[in-house]
Amino acid sequence: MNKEALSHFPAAFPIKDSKALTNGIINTTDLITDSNGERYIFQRINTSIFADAEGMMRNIDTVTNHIRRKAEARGKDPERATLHFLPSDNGTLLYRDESGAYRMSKFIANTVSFEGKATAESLEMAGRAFGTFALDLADIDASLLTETIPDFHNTPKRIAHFLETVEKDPVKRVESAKEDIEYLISLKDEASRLSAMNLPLRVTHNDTKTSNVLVDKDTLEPLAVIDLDTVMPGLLCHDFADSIRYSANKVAEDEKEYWKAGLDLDMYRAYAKGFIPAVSPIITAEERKTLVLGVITIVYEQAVRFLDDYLAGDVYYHTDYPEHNLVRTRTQTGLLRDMLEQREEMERIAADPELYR
Ligand code: ADP
Ligand code: GN1
Ligand code: MG
Repeated sequence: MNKEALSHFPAAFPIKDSKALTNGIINTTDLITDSNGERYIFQRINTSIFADAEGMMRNIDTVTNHIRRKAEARGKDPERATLHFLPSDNGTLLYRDESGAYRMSKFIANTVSFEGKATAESLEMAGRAFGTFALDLADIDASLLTETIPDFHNTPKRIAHFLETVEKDPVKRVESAKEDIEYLISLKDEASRLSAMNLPLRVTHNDTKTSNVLVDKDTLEPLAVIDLDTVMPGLLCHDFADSIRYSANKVAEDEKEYWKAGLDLDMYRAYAKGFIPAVSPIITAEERKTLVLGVITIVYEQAVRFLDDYLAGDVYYHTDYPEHNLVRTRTQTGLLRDMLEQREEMERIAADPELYR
């Protein structure tokens, strides 16, 4: 931990104790305790992924202030409803030195996050939390926010990049992935439809994993959506989609027995049951029709991202062995194939009038 950087955050003076939290894989996170026993989360931002840390913190400031106001109006404790970042001694929410960009937030006490494999129950709760997040932010003009990763969900751009890599074949892996490449190319028009539609631009989270929801340790009620680095303008269906991609697959994202991949319809239903009623006050008729297309597009896009990285020689995702990104690609294409077969049932569930009351 960078003690010098920490010393620029006056709220935690004088510091009594610090402990590394190891579950995050993008940022580096420490739990800090001050001499009064108050606790804080101190993080180093991964600026090779998030180059515009200032823009990112402006987004987060806008969004967290907004959620605090909404929580208060609902009679909830605003300090447990979202993250609260504290200024450094330069008056901004960041401190930068040659080693990186740092920030500090209040620790939200007596909470846990859902780690590991989701259950139908935890997934429904996460759906409710992410749906409420979208609802709370629906009255912010999304175009005022920075794209913290430009073109993050621009599927046609992701496809174009992938095709370039296939063409260049820089590490001679194309031969070993011929069928995967052909399968993804055969679906490129279907996967490009969503981005050609005229849909409302909203404030979206873009990393809707269950581990990014803090729940109350005693009641297990979802309290706060965290990990706000990828909050930026996007489509409502993206936040529906990525949770399902991640948690409703029958296998984990890097399961070596990738042929077991497929959609667990009960898990899909569970997330829909949490997310859709929460967004029903804001979702438009057009957006309703894109929920399933969104899921299919996001699973496709993730397959393209993994395969592109495999063909490029593993330059973006951390890998443990040479075929890791190919295995990840196949858990996504397996899920995709199964979803295309179960599409009608997925549509039926997402259109259930009970969810929109
Ligand atoms: P990463 O981007 O690396 O996933 P996160 O911002 O999600 O990092 O933080 C990692 C973990 O630290 C979270 O899953 C959560 O358990 C814990 N955490 C982060 N911020 C807070 C907070 N303000 N209060 C309590 N726990 C937190
Ligand atoms: C990355 O590192 P993690 O799990 O938060 C990626 C997501 C992918 C995910 C796939 C900023 O997220 O978009 O869906 O891996 N995040 C970024 O596991 O690229
Ligand atoms: Mg996280």
